[in-house]
Amino acid sequence: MPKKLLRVALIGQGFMGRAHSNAYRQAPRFFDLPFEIECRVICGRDAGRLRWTAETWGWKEISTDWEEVASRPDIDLVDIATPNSLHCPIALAAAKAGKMVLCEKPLATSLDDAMRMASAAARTPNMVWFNYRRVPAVAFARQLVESGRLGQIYHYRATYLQEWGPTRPPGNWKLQRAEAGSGVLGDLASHLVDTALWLNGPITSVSALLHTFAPGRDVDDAALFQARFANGSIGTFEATRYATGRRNCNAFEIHGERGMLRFDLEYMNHLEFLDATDPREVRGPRRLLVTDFEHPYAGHFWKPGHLLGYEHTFIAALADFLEAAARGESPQPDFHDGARTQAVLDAAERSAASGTWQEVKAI
Ligand code: SOE
Repeated sequence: MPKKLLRVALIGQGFMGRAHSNAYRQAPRFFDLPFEIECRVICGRDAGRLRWTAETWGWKEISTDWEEVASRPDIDLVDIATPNSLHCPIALAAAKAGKMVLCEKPLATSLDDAMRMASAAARTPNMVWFNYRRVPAVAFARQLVESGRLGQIYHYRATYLQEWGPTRPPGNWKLQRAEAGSGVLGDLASHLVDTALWLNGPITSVSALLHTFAPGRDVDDAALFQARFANGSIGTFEATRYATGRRNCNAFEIHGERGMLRFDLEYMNHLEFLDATDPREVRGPRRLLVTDFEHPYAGHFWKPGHLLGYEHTFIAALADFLEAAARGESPQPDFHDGARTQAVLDAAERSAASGTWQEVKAI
């Protein structure tokens, strides 16, 4: 039976525009998708580069007018990979036009906008590109936690460490509050929070410190916070662009009554697991290579032991989205999940400004 055609408009041609373009090309080669994907139009601000991007990644048309693209009748799915400040207006326009909507993280630059986006897109399939949920080792960590292998959780420790803060030219949109909304809080801590909510459940309150090292910069370069989880565990979160020597260390460590898990994206094919019920003399962290057919997602790609990379997380996320969308549903993390993450970031901002613990607003 011929598959239904899915005509995609991608808005954005930067780093994420390339990661998403690659996913549209590769997903049908690794997953049996319910749609035939057509890369119909790519939209961006730099018209000169847009032509090259379209040719390189196989987009049929180019446009510099997202408002026209978001409501075009020959588009089924609008994918937002723009600077953060455009996420909300584009998502609202696309949802109003009845399109499926995909949006890069963080979902919005404020909790209010995130809530508006979640309610606007409630009747159409949607997803936030928190791609690290589709790292096989992270998805496997979730299975281990869900099955009770760690027992009651005591500690959740998360870090996202990058080093490019001191060196980037001031023109970068991620360093401008007007376009980014915040600094590492939205850019890096949002990943940590999304993963934490998925692995360890809701966060109820936070105490945060935001710090800017670069003179004159109006976004945070580093964000630190402590958190209380609804399950009784406590957590620490650290995100920074000033971690000299760390390129992209997105890591977590979870300690429970029955075991421990440890992950670091720079070694993304591995997950460390300690089973605290092992006899003490042989107890120690096992470094699992999470590339087997039994592991989440891995079997869709290569044979066991053949390593996966960053791009596979986007391919698998897109495949999950399309499978749910064919049923008229949204996979996790949908815009409501994105708003839940935004609520934690919002509490962190309030806490840093007031110097007090702040409750996370219920979504
Ligand atoms: C920032 O350097 C960045 O590109 C983030 O924006 C991405 O979300 C993260 O996955 C990698 O780092």
